[in-house]
Amino acid sequence: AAGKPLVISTWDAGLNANLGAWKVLSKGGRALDAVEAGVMVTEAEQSCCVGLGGNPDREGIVTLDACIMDEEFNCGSVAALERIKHPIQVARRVMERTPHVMLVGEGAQQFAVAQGFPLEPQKLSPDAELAYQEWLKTSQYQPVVNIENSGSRKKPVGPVGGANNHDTIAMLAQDARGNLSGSCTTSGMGFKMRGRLGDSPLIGSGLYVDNAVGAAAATGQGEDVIRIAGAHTVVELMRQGLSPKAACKAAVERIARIKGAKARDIQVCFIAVNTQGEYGAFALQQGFSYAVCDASNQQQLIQSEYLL
Ligand code: SD4
Repeated sequence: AAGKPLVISTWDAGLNANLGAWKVLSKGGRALDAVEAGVMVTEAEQSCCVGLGGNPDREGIVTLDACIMDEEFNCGSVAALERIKHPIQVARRVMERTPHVMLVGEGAQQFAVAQGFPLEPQKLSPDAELAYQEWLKTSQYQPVVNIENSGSRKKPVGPVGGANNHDTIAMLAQDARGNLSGSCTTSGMGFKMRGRLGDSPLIGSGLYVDNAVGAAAATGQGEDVIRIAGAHTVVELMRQGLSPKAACKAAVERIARIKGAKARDIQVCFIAVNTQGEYGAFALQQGFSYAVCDASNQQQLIQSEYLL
């Protein structure tokens, strides 16, 4: 690796998001500001799985989850937030302007409005409406055990390439001072049960940062990431001396052992970076990509190694 500053984020949509983060990092800005600005790019894009353009729950309502963590164990999170365009900004406000870590549902929305965030119309994007109508034909109430139930969504195309259908975005950054921060934002699994939360708003599952060791984040089937407190597990494995990739792999293997034959029905992926600026990723199945930009200022999309 060319070293710090450095930003790494999940899926193809991470390419555009990293550009947003790089504007902050390249000017010597804080990792915390970078991971907020970076994922805001994805929240504003019309994609299946992040922001208000995302797929709704099975009642037809888009509910958003996000969390953020800095280099001093400060963290903030919102879950099941409706009608707010940038949940990551609200998560940061929870971190900085409340005595709490997590706000959910109506309370999270009330806080966002009190903080001056506009309430957007309760309306599905045209693509989400199509996907929802398609889903209603079968209305499978089982959470769909696959990479993501994204219906027939078109691929959004941005300045540096298209995003695929699995773009819950998690981002980790190290700034020029060497400090680490992370963010994660999603509309969650498409057509989930109303009230369902995944790993993405949970500090320790979807995201964890320990500035003395490293940072990690997850994407994929949230229920199975939660089962092993995924991101925290990856950070603890790095503390024991594993490289970022080896730590991600060990966490994936732990999930695979728990799931047994059912491991083939899900996707789980981790990204990680350590204090030395080494980074890596690992996925359960083929098809996970992550985006990296480091001091060489080269935008890269890397295909992750996988277990099965
Ligand atoms: C969730 N982890 O809500 C998210 C979904 C995801 O790519 O990451 N999809 O479980």
